Amino acid sequence: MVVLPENWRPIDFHPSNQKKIIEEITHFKIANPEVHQLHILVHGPIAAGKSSFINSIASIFKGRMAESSLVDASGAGHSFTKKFITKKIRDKDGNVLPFVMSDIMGLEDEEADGARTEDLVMALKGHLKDGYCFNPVASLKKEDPFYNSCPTLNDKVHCLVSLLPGDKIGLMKPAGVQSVLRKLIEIRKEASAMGIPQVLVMTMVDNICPEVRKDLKMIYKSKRIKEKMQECTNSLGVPMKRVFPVKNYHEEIEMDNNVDTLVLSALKNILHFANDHVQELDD
Ligand SMILES: Nc1nc2c(ncn2[C@@H]2O[C@H](COP(=O)(O)OP(=O)(O)O)[C@@H](O)[C@H]2O)c(=O)[nH]1
Ligand SMILES: [Mg+2]
Repeated sequence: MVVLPENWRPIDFHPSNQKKIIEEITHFKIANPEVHQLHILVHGPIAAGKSSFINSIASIFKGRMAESSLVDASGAGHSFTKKFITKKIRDKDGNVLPFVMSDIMGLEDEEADGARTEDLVMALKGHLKDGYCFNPVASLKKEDPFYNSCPTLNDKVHCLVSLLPGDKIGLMKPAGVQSVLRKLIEIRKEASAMGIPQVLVMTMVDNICPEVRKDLKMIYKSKRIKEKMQECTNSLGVPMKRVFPVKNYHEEIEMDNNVDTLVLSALKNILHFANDHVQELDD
C-alpha cells in the first residue's frame, strides 16, 4: 500500500468547510436570468452508483438519509432506473435548491440493453420530458408525448457528469464496438460539440483502497486512488482536473462529514462549470 506523504490535491475535511459549501450552494446565484435551475445530467454504466450519488446529495442537503427509491438494492443486476427522472434537491426546510439532477437508466454493453445513445443526446438538448420511459430497442420519436419539441434553455443540460465505478474500471470492455465506454464517449463528444461542460465522478473509492476505506481523508494521499482516477481519464478523455473521487452513501444510516466533503467538493465544481456555461450563453 503506497501512501503519498502529502495530499496531491488540496482538500479541507473540517466540518466548517462543509457548512461553507452547503451555504454557498443553497444561495447559489445563477448567472443567466433565463435559467431557473441548473440541470445536471448523470450518465454512466449500470451499478456505477449514479442513483446513489444523487441520493447522497439529497441526503447531505436534508441533513439526514434521504429515501433512496432510485437505488438498486440488488447491486449489480440490470438497469433499475428505467425512467428519465429529474430530481429536485431540497434543503432542510424543504426549499428547492437552484439545481436539478437527472437520473437515467444505465448504459449497457449491448445495443439492445440499457438507454440508447440517441435518447441521451436528446436529453442533452432538452427534448426528453420527465417521466419518459427508456426503451432499449427504440429511441424517442417526435410524435411521442414525452418529446419536447421546443426546449428552452431551462430544459437543456448544463453540465454532463460521467460516473465511473473506480473498482471496476479495469474490468470494463475497451471503447471498441458495442461497449459502454464507446457510448459514453459518443455522448461526451456530442456534449462537447454543444459546449456543455463535463465532469467525471469516480465512485466506489472505498472498494479501491483499504486505507481510504478506513479513513476517507486519505483520498488524495492514496497512490492507488490516483492511478484509478488516471485510468478513468484515459478511458473517457476527461482531464484529471475534472475528475472527482467520491464514496456514496450506500449502507450507512448516519451521516458522515468525510463522505459529505468529497461529494460536496465534486458538486461545487459541477455547479460552477454549469453556471459558467449558462453565463456564456447570456453574453
Ligand atoms: N461500496 C460502495 N458501494 C456503492 C457506492 N455507490 C453505490 N454503491 C452501491 O452500488 C450499487 C449500485 O448503485 P446504484 O446507485 O443503484 O447504481 P446506478 O445503477 O448507477 O444508479 C448499490 O448496491 C449501491 O448501494 C460507493 O461509493 N461505494
Ligand atoms: Mg440508477
